[in-house]
Amino acid sequence: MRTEQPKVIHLKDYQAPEYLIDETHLTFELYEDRTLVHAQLVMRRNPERPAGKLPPLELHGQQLELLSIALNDRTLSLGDYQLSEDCLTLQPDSDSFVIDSSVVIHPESNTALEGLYKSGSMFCTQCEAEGFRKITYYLDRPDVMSKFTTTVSAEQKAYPVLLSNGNPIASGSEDNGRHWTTWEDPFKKPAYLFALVAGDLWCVEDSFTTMSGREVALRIYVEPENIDKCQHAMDSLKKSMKWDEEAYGREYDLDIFMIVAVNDFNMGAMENKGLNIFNSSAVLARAETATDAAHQRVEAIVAHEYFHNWSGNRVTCRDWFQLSLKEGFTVFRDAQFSADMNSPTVKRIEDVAYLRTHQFAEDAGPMAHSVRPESFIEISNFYTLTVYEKGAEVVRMIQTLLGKEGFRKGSDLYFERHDGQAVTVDDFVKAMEDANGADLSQFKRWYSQAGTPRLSVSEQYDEAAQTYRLTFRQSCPPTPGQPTKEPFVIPVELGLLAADGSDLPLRLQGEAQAQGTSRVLAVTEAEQSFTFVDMPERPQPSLLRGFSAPVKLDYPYSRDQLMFFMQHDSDGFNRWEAGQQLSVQVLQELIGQHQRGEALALDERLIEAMRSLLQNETLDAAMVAEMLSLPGEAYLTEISEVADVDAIHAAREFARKRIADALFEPLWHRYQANRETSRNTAYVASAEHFARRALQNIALSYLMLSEKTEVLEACLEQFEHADNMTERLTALAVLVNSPFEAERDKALQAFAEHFKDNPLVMDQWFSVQAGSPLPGGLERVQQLMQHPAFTLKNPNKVRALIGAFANQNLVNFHRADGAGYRFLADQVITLNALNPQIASRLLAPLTRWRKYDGARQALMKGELERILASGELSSDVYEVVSKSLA
Ligand code: B3K
Ligand code: ZN
Repeated sequence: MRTEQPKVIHLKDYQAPEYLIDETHLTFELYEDRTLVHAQLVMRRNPERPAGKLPPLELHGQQLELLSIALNDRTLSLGDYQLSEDCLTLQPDSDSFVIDSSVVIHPESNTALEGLYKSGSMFCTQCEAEGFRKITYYLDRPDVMSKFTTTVSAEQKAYPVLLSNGNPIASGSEDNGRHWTTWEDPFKKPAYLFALVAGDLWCVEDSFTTMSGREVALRIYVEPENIDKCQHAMDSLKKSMKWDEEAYGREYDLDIFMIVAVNDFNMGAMENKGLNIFNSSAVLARAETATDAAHQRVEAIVAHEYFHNWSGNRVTCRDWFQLSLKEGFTVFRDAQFSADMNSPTVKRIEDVAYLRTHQFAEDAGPMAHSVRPESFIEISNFYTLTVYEKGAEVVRMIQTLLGKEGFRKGSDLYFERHDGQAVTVDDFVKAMEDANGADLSQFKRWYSQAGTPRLSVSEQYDEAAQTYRLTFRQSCPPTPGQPTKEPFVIPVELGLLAADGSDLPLRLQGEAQAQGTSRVLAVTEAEQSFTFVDMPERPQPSLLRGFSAPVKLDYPYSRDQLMFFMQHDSDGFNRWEAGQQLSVQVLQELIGQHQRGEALALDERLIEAMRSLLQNETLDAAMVAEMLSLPGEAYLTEISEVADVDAIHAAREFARKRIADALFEPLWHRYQANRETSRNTAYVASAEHFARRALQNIALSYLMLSEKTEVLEACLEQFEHADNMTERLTALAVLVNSPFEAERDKALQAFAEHFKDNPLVMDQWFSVQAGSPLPGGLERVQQLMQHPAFTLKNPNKVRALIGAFANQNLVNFHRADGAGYRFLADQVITLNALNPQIASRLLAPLTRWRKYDGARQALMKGELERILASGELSSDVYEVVSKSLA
């Protein structure tokens, strides 16, 4: 908790450390009521800092009870050092020295889930970003890299498994029922990658032979009841290891790679060296209990954490302002992997939809920051969509500009040049430049300027000269602390379509010949034109193919043009995008009608476009499913000037119902055929099957709007007899949102009864109800908080119920009387004391107050002010609330 005025940390103040820690020897004695931590640090002065008088040594430390501290074997007494709330200062007397310290900590009462804590009966750690200072006195900063040896001792019966980073080198038992294991990590690492686990765990084992022929033992540790849910994660791990060798030439470096699943975890997972610790929701998956989306999430997160072994661990960050160096790059890497394992177009669609809905909203809000932020109060608040998702887009643009081969040359040089170092985003870009002889200096504005650029495009066709000119104008709205922006380098991939839908050859004025039919133009100026020659007809421009830059594109497409692109664009992403833009136009028209109190009338062209998708059985089922999905309410909110929650909901529901009525026959046909296949096929977690189930389920969700008995029966059949969670949960969700009250209640009860012992499935049960837009949503959520399976102490539960309500149930959360806001603020205030990181994340919907009408703005701000006045705030919550009100 904060007792002083919070300090703002600035990138411009960065200084290399005065001291280095060559070796770190840790001993943990774990007990039920306390843990003793002994640390021996072999230290020396940093030769890169100015010589002269020895500066004081300032070790980070928080919530530690110091038992003893010694310098070169001399125990220090009170006057020899100074202690403050987060620092221990002492004066070394030589260039090289050894510090020995012993502290007591209390993992058993650590509800913040940072540092060493207990999840159920097991001990585990989370040290990124600054959690290691809650374990022992240390230089807890990523540019201090050290070789770690760790001994863990605990009671043998309760904690038969004792794990840490690296390889086990010794172990033994004591007479008193305790035992110990020593682990040695041969690679230097920053403290944020330290990990320890102790518990009664079982493991699934496998092995992987690396490209140079080394055998690596692979182990996934879980609580005994979950041992049957690890195979998918293990398969994903092996695929990731192979993929990183092939795609990036990166080989694994230790003899053992371990994953541990824990139930109480603040985020998805953590890439600790050789000992990844995962939220159980990101490891456990089997057909009966996890949806297709959950299977894909497990595959992606296992890959992401594994890829960090190079992008993050072998080459790490100099300071936390460089977070996107490892996170943006690693998200980019895991997206490439998922694209290769599944459908690249579907993966791109999902990522772009997510970015445009959530990251664009962050960019437009009070916490907007650049991919490399300039300052922060609490670094935990900067594990954001901007650092991760936009950071990945920035890396993707580098690849688009340099080409795949050039990018690989750059990544090879980066890993080779900086192996074992703590570096910056500039170092990454420099490697890309050096390997390609490229100049990315202007491009680097993507790292320093916040906000979502707008790109307006206009065209001019000259029939006589047969030329076609595209003019691009870019601008970027002001963001906190950045009133004006310089032009970005915006890679625009485009194609020009002839009237028959084919791609025309693209020759720019001044070029000797056409260069392909899809190409990348780099827009670098505020206004810039490109003229294509040899254009026998006025072409149709397919712009920003594959979403080649994270910008808001502004081009006045007519609805007929969009339908043309939906049918003909050779770029799969842009076919989907045309459908989305068509839906957006149609929905915005309905929203306007609703606001003016007119009768709603849906443009029939949308229905006809969807009809032809449904009737064409040669199309990829996953694409059809994506194209049948209307833009979500959160996205419609993001693109509104002032979001009218009720009109958005009414318009979208009206459109869904009209589509369902008009297309009942083809939907029913596709549903039945796919359900039939599901009934006759064993569950497989692969792209082809994900696609089929996605189409089946979206069809069912439309069909249920018809309220026909035969559909209800089909839905109940799917709910009761499906052999997998994807089908069962969708059936439950559509029942929950339907008017069939008796069937809904019965299904909810049966589901809860069947899965009461599986917390991850119960999370889904909570989410389905929290997301239901039917009236009375807040009261339902409040009631569910009393359910025995709910607890505020488990982050997954908080996200599943409260998070789902505030982020996905927009009509209920934004109730005009402000009760939804009041409820959320109450939860934030309670969680602030328990788990500041979760409290601060939960706050996000309230920070978006500028998007809403005056009355709602006042209510939302009122709740933010109430939080601010509620007492002692954590730095996490303080930073978000105060910046939101500024
Ligand atoms: N690096 C971790 C995130 C740690 C968050 C700390 N508050 C997971 C990941 O991005 O892989
Ligand atoms: Zn990561």
